[in-house]
Amino acid sequence: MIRFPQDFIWGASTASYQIEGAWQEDGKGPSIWDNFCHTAGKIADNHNGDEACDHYHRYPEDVALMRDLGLDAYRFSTAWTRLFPQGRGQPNSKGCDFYDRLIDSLLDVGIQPWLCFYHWDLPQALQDKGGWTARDIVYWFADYAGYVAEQYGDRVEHFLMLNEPGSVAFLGHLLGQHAPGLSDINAFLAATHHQNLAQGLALKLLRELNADWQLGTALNLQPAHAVSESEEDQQAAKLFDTFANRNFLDPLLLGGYPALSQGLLEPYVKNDDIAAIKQPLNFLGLNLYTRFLIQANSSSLMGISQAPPPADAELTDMGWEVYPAAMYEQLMNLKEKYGNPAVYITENGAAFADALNHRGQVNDTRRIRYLESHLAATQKALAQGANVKGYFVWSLLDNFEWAEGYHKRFGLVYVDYADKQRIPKASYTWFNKLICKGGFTLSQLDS
Ligand code: IFM
Repeated sequence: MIRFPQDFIWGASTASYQIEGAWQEDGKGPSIWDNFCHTAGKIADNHNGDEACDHYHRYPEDVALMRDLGLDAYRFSTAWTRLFPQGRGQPNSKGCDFYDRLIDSLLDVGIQPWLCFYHWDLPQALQDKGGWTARDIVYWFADYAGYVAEQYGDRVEHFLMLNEPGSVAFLGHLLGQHAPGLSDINAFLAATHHQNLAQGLALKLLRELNADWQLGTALNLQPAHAVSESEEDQQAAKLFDTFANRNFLDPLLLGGYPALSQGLLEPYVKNDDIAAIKQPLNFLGLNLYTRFLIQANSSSLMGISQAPPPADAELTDMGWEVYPAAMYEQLMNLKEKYGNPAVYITENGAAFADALNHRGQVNDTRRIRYLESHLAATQKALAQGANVKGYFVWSLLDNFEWAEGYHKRFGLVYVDYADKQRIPKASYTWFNKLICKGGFTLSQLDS
């Protein structure tokens, strides 16, 4: 039996734009994701989050699903434009009421609400002023986070500043695959630094507002492995690791940018920024799905590209290699090189092509195997002293998977998008048993 400590927190994560829908309801303003999805050709089959899972209206049913699942905690994000339709100025009381209702319903059934201020749906009004490329955003974000924390902090104890600033920088500002759709190295560098600084200012402000709040942030940290032993590939992997992982970890936990990126980031870093970014954390959120195999490639941006996974690798529906050793490696890396912070795995999970069988059930054994193998790797790191405190599966529900639209299903609960019916998958039952027992047997791993 793979066992976890008694006080280990079991949770599930979601994000506002991916599940809420109600994109124009009750005074909500437009976000960059509303506009990006409404631009033809940006998203698979031109899907959008206008309705998503309709969680805005169906949250009582979703909270009941969480209760029956046995969750200790639920991580969700607030839609900035539901609270401040133009990003700043007058708050929208109806939008605020929605999160009041959600938080109260969670507390009613004994689930801790973990609130993340930013999971990518930036107000379009702020994008029009430069978004993450404008230095002023660090103040806009801190003001917004301060307001939200004061609004809900009588009932919410755990706050996360950002979700995956690395994805925002890479996918939204360098590769143009996500909103706001920029492909610009300067925008990428500015978004990297400004997110770090915004996070630092928000952490400092919240700490001053209430020393009892538990404050953290969620970073996506996939280990970067060179595809070969060659000097070029090894260097390429180091460079990728610097820009994808260490540019976010190092200033936050070690107090400085890595040597390989300092020069490029220099134009954006002002006097006291570095000190402002390194704030005490109650916990670090780790989002981990796979590893990156990296190769040198002189014809691609920055001279690096992703190499194809090994021919015998198992892939998820996203094309990501199933590589559970990445979890062990990253947790041990945090232990050995970053002072062993308290870590909650705030996202881990897999998309598979789930379908209802003739009995109307979803028998997602591959997802169960994926989760088992990553939890076994987590347990191995725990046994070797990694300071892991909890695990939030991505995701509670199938939902809007950004550029992939609704084609990729990550949920423990299947969503029929035609009528929004929720159908718990086999992995939901498996996760419930795991939570009840505080562990699981490895039986499925051999199959
Ligand atoms: O769906 C996303 C989530 O919004 C951020 N982390 C990765 C998930 C899967 O791609």
